[in-house]
Parts: sequence; C-alpha cells; structure tokens
Amino acid sequence: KFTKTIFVGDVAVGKTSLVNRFCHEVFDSNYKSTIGVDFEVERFDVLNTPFHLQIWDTAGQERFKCIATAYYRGAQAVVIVFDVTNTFSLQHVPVWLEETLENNKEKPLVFLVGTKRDLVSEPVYHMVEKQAIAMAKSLNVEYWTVSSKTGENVKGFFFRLAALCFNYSVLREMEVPQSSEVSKDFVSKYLDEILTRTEINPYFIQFVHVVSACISFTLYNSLAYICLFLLVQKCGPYK
Ligand SMILES: Nc1nc2c(ncn2[C@@H]2O[C@H](COP(=O)(O)OP(=O)(O)OP(=O)(O)O)[C@@H](O)[C@H]2O)c(=O)[nH]1
Ligand SMILES: [Mg+2]
Repeated sequence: KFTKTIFVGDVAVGKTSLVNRFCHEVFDSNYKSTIGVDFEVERFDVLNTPFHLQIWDTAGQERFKCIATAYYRGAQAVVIVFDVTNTFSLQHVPVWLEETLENNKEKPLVFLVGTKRDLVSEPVYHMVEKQAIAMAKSLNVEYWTVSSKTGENVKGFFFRLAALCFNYSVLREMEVPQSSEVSKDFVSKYLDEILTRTEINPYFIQFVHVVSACISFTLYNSLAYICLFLLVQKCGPYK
C-alpha cells in the first residue's frame, strides 16, 4: 500500500525543512529553494501492514509553478504549509487548495500546517492560531502547528498523516462505486448471459421431434404385433 502526498505552500514557508526533519532528522537554517520538486518515501507499519508514504515536496517559487503542478495529479493527500510568522502565507492557503483540487478528480485528504512555531511568542502565536483554526474550519481540513527547528509536533503530525492516509486507502479499496446502479447493471448483464446460454437451439427441437416420432412408431408397431400375435393364438387355425 502507498499514498501520494504533496506538500504545497508559499515560498520559504518551511516545506523542505519539515520533510527533512522527519525523514532525515536534520534542520538547516540556511535557505535553499527547492527546484521543481523533491521526492522522499517513508515506510510505516500500520496494524502490522507495511505502508509507504510518497512525499512530493514542491517548490513555492512562482517560476517553478508549472513543474510543480505537474506533480499534483493523483495526490491522495495534500499538506498546505504556511509560516506562522507570515500571515500572508496563511491568506494564500485557499489558492493552494483550489489549485491542487483542480488537478485531482477525487477529493484528497487535506492538512493545514503552520511552521516555525519556535519563532513566535505565546501571545502572538495565539492570535495566529485563531486565524489558522478559522481557516481550517472554513476549508474543512485538519490543522497542525510544528517547528522543524526544535522538532515540536513533527513526528506527531507525520504519524497522524500516515494513519489517516492508510485509513483512506483501505476505505477506497473497499468502496463499491454507485452500488445500486452497479448491481442493476451487473444483474442485467449476467441475466442476459444466462438467457442466451439457456436458449434452446431450434435444430435440437426438430431432432427431438424426429426421435420421439421414431420411438412412437416403433412402439406402435410392437404393440400392433403383440395384439396380432395374441389374436392369432386365440382364434388362429392352430389348436
Ligand atoms: N526557526 C525556524 N526556521 C525554519 C523552520 N522551518 C523552516 N525554517 C527556515 O525557513 C527557511 C525556508 O525553509 P525551506 O524549508 O527551504 O522552505 P520551503 O518552503 O521549502 O521553500 P521553497 O522550496 O522555496 O518553496 C530556511 O532558512 C529554514 O531554515 C522552523 O520551523 N523554524
Ligand atoms: Mg523547499
């Protein structure tokens, strides 16, 4: 089992740092912009079942947009990242969501993640958190806040992501699309097949008629012969 997850969000909000903190347990304070897209695979064991999370870390820079959007297709989970020190990055969240949904036929699981928690004081964070929660509610997505520098909440977030993705993929496997329509089609299709299979060949019916006529003719002859024999026995010239 595996799930494709994409990380999107404004430039330098901390997408790569979040992925690297979880996948490689490192943090680099120097900024190196992602060019196009980076890729990681993480293995989890959910209920003793191996489960792989494909992580596509996209570039936030406008000039790499067309490369990055090519990787949105088929994503089962979307992580929209914003920076808690930059409220503009939170305001752009609906745009990121719309762009990722445009490229996917089925609605993916969506998470909103605020990064750089270590850079803001408690009162400032509370103000940002209020706005972030309101945004998450309006978009009907789950909200998390993390710090890739200290590692706060990073593991918790990825384990939650993996668990929900696993659950989602199991439900999709079990899903029977448009159940009543499908069963109707299924019945009519197989009923047709059964009907054509049990239809009797007209030559076979003629053959049966001929055989039964022959049998009746033979029986009739035998019966006539027996009657004649008895008649001859009773009233014949012999004593
Ligand atoms: N203090 C602190 N700095 C962070 C945190 N996360 C990221 N940074 C810094 O923010 C800058 C940008 O981080 P990146 O992870 O490269 O950002 P990005 O979103 O991948 O950027 P693009 O790939 O250009 O879209 C880097 O200098 C990081 O060190 C964090 O949680 N705390
Ligand atoms: Mg990056």
